[in-house]
Amino acid sequence: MLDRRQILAMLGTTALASLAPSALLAATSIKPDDASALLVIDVQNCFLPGGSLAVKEGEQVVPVINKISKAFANVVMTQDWHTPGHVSFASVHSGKKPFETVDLPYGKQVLWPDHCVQGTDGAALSKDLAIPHAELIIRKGFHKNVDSYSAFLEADGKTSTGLAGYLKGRKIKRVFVAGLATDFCVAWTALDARKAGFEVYVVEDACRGIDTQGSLAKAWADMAKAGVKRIQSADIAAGA
Ligand code: VGL
Ligand code: ZN
Repeated sequence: MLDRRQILAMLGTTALASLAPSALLAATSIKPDDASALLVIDVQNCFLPGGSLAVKEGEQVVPVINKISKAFANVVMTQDWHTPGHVSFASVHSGKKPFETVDLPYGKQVLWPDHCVQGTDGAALSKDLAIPHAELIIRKGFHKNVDSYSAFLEADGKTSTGLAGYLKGRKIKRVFVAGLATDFCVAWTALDARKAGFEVYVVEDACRGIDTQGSLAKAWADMAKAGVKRIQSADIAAGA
């Protein structure tokens, strides 16, 4: 006769043996479906080498994003799209330098070099992006006195860009976020996507950060707390 302990041990082994292959696959391979969208954040010349707010290794995200985009039926891109003399530019605050902060009516604002001015070459999407099936480009940061890192909500915390409505109208439930910069526009977009009720993945190797005053570590901590899933491009099942 088998005793209770032996039966349990056998059951355990059987269960593990029968589950392991599919469970392991499920854990390592995510297949975007029709209710999934890839959000490609701010892959613009200003944030790439030679740009006025170049993100270190920013160009390295381009081939990774091009590759994963093939697995998505839905791709939305964003463009930081500032007025000349935008409130986020250090150049309009006398005595202030880039990467310092100022207090604005909506809160603390990091000041940046002039970047992504509407209609300039710097604001153009990288010519190396190869995502012809991208279905929407959303521009943000176009109100002179309000910044917008997030693709969903401006920095006043209430003005919508319309993206949540678009995605919900298209019955999207899951968003995958990639692009520049991890600790600003990517993180704020991911956090607001959670607030809007989406399941959210950030594809770490498809992003690069600016990392000023601990911003990169803080961004990952905030995203983890909000339930954003941190994945790698290799976790996404290859597309057509
Ligand atoms: C961004 C700083 C200022 C970004 C945009 O795309 O992350 N960062 N404007
Ligand atoms: Zn900006």
